[in-house]
Amino acid sequence: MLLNDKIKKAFDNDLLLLVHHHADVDSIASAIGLNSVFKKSTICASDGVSSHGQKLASVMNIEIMEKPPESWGGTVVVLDSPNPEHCNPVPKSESIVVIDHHTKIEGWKKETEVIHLPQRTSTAEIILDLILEMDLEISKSCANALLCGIYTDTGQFRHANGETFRAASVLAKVGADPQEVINILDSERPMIQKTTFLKAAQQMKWIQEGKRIIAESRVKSFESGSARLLIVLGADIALVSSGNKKGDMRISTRASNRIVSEGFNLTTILEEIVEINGGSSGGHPGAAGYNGKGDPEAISEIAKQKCIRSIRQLP
Ligand SMILES: [Mn+2]
Repeated sequence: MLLNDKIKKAFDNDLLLLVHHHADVDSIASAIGLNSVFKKSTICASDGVSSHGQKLASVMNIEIMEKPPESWGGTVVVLDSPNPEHCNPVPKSESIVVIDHHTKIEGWKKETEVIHLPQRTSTAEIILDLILEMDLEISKSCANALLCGIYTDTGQFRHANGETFRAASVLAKVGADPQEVINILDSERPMIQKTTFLKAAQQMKWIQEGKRIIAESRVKSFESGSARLLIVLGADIALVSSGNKKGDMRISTRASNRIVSEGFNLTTILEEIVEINGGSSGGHPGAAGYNGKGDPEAISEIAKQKCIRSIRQLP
């Protein structure tokens, strides 16, 4: 059982479905899922929506509030965001419910209701279970949206577990169409994304440590997509950083399935960066991110050294 009486009561209120910064498909899909069963709900993005997230919202004909209000007369439901930094500002409200699947969840006020299932491969799967538990009807478009969330967060099912396939099968039974999902998500990338990915490859530097390869690059945006592509090119670990004039920086990291199965873990590496440089980190062993202040190049270098040290400890 995922729901307790407090959460059930919180769901009776007007809901603000808050997705994380640069909202990905999983967070948007989760919001669409809840929006389809709760009439009194509004989807809100606190700092932009990723291009695939936008595509999903437009295919599903969903409107997204672009700026969170200062306060919300009801419940704020935070989706796919392990800490408040990933979705701030969080409006003042009667109650907050956080629904997430990232490894580590922290920084929420004591009275926050949390549904945290790190063993699930996407937040969309948790939303499916919530809807099933409440015995509400799942529309075909809701089913398609949730399958989109699962499809992207598992890297087209490459990081799937048994529960992922169970959820996908339930969704297919109520009308999700895997081919439609692929059509929604494998559409042509916007030009700016294509050129960014090519630049990330062009400026990439790589080193070999034993039988593993670490690749590093710098971009202005699309860090996580760029990091993923460096893995496709052959790196075992990819670190892609960006920074702005205000001194904010972030690093998106990816690791190959193989090195993760050998015990390599990106979340521990980035937690060590938080200890040194402050800021926040979160994610999974094979895909994690860091947000903080400072010189992206220097901090990426520190992360790289930590990766090297960790590689040397692998079998
Ligand atoms: Mn997710």
